[in-house]
Amino acid sequence: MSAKPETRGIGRRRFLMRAAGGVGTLLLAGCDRLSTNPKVTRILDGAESLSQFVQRLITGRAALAPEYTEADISRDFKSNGTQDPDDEDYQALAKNGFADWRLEVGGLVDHPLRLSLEELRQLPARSQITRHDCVEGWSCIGKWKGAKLGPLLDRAGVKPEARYVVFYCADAMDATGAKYYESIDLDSAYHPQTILAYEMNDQVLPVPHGAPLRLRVERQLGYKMAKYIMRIELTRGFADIADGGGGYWEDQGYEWYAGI
Ligand SMILES: Nc1nc2c(c(=O)[nH]1)N[C@H]1C(S)=C(S)[C@@H](COP(=O)(O)O)O[C@H]1N2
Ligand SMILES: [Mo]
Repeated sequence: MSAKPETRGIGRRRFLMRAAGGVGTLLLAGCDRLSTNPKVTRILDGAESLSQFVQRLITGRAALAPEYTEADISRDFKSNGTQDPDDEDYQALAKNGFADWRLEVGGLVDHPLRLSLEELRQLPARSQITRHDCVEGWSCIGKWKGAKLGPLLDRAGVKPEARYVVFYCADAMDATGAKYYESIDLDSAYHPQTILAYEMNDQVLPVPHGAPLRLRVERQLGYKMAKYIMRIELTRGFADIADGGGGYWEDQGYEWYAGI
């Protein structure tokens, strides 16, 4: 299972109370009030992670990530993780310029969708120059253009019981064939800078950066930004997907909410 013995070992509640207490002296009146605050109760019950809660407290989830100018764009944007999925189906799609690729949108929606790149390009779009921060300690600035995820989800009709958007990718990560996947909540999905990017630096999204479609969720770390997206699913939760962490790297112990 995931490698978080320090939190698991002392018990999630006690760990979070201790951590939240430190935050509380800075931001709230004190520990006593914290334990009766309904938002804190949500954290303690595991519905919301500490970093997600802290970001909400400091800036609110609607705040925009900083945006930069054309002059700031990195000359060499590093490619990380998978750089060319060796999946056979993916390779066949790539050979044909992704003309036969379709984004599937399913799960808890009223109207499941199958969208071509052409159709995605017709949807409300956003362009943004942002900084990508990888957990490994490097950052690059790039320009991204893509379909805004919120309006796309509205078109599919999100059912009221849906809480998460899960992204299934084409690339296998290890010998077991486990594929990259990620998940975000609906707050992140409807954030104005959350897009499904099909362009990078005014060019068609290149394969090393996730062609034909990759997620940009600018308030979080690089590993949340699923590349090579094949399918999107609206779900109630993610405990029953893969190892239950909500993402490939989360299953190895990374935080699910990777706020920057
Ligand atoms: N499908 C898929 N998505 C992925 C990864 C991956 O290996 N496979 N790596 C993640 C990590 S750790 C980072 S930092 C970014 C890297 O994106 P880039 O290659 O455009 O720099 O993609 C993320 N999304
Ligand atoms: Mo990363």
